[in-house]
Amino acid sequence: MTATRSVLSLNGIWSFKMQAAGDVIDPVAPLKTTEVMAVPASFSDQTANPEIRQHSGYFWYERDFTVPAALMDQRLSLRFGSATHEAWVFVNGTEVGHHKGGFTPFELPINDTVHAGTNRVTVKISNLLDHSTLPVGNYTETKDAAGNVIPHVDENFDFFNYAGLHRNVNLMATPWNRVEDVVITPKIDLATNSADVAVTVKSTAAATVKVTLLDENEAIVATAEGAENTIHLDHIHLWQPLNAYLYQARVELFDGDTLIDSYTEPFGMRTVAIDSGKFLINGKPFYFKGFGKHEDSYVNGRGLNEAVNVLDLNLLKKMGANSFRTSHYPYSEEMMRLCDREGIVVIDEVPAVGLMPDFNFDVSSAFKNNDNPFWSTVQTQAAHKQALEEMIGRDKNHASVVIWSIANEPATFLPGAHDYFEPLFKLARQLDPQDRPCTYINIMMSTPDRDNCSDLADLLTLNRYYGWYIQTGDLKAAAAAEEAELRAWQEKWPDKPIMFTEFGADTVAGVHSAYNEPFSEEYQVNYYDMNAKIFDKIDNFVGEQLWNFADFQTKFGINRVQGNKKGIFTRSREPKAAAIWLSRRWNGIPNFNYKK
Ligand code: GCB
Repeated sequence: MTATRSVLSLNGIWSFKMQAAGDVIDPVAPLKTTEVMAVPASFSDQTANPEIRQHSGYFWYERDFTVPAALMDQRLSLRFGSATHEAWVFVNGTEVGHHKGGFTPFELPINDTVHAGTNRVTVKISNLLDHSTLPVGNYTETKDAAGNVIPHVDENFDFFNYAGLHRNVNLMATPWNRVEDVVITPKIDLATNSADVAVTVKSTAAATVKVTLLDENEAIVATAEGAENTIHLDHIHLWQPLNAYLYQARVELFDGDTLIDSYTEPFGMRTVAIDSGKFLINGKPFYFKGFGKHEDSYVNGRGLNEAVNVLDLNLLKKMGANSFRTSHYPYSEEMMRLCDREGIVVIDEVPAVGLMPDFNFDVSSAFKNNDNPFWSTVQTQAAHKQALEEMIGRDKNHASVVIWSIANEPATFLPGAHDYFEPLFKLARQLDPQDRPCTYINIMMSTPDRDNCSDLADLLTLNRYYGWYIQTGDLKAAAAAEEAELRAWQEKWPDKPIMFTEFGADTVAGVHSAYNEPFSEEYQVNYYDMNAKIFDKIDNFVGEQLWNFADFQTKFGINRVQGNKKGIFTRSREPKAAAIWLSRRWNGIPNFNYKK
């Protein structure tokens, strides 16, 4: 909302209908249903009907909304923070647009289909995934007795396939001639404590562009005119981990003296660089302490839950942590803004998860499987490019984002992986105006001798489960294998920083063992203690992000008891013993200069 723009929330209670086999639904007529769902949220855990929760296919949402007559002269659009995974949007029965990809926003113009007063919006949602989508799902079809196709999706990944209108839905009214995008790229000189801030404004009309930079007290620190500016600032305040400082860029379009549009974008000033095996933020070696997370909470499922976001960051800070990864998809815009404000360091990840032949928990099977033709058959390249464009397009200005993660645990030990990833790394580097480091999150089977892609990544981000999926319960053997592997990586790439982006052990809160038994709280503590001792021995080891912040929901399976239990908090955010142990460790580790 600005002086020239209105935003009206369409969150709330919507009508809802699952499209069962054989159902024909024509959005020209109002949806015939008595069922309702709250938005934003997954529908999955709001229903009491297991058939809806487990259904693969199509779902319909609908509600009325009012367009005030006073806004009818403006450009009207519907904006969805996300619709998971694919959406077709109809206004008063007419299709106004479509979007595929469940974790990034889209906006659809609706002037031709609305009138002042009451209107109807209908959204058809699909939760189907296959070998051309991100995330990757295993798609199969059967037929019912009447010959109707029954689709089925088996997640090729370890989290529940939550779906629905997951984030805010808004009616937006903007001027026809408007600001379309703002790109802010501060080039900082740490030695002189000054910056050249490049501000590029993309607008729909040839207008006079005015840029005003404001400090945290809303005092004007600089002004400039034109769509492309480089503004010099002295005496800058750096955005620091856990000590954020946010400036704002106010962008205005003028026609003569008349203000046509205005938009304000917050931004922070910090540098990110990699040098001699160190990860530098503002020129100093940073040590990542934190988590792989999920957008996952009771009832809301994967839906935006701002109270949980605030609590999670408060728990994170209390533990002495400083960072997390948006495993395994871009998180809400609200969370990204919160991280900017709270000084949380973020690894931002596209929904490229499940890029492996068979998702299972038998790590040894893949060690045997060396010539699977996976990379010549998978069809995700187009979706992957789109996901990178949309994530980097959305998040490019966030100071909190310091690394782009281009995939989680792709099968980089199989032939063809390098050809698949090379163009994606190139694209990410072209898209990012701030030249942030890029990486992929390396899977256990992609050891230094087997991995095909580590030359592409700026740093080594490893997921390792020594003492859990292998050497289960034998922490001594696990420690030896883990240390040997880390030393081999360091030798192979002496100038690349190494960090763990996952390590963890399933732990059922309240289970105790005098014998260090896996699943007990004692084992989880000892597992982290073992890992910490190894990390502290490796010079280029720059961070530990454990798996997972909290227990989270998964598909049904014999390896999961109501979900994944590797949280150091339960799903309701109660600490397990490991949270106390890790708080002590992390509160004793400085954010900078931990490794000499
Ligand atoms: C992984 C995956 C993550 C799983 C985790 C586990 O490697 O990246 O999505 O949840 O392991 O607990 O198995």
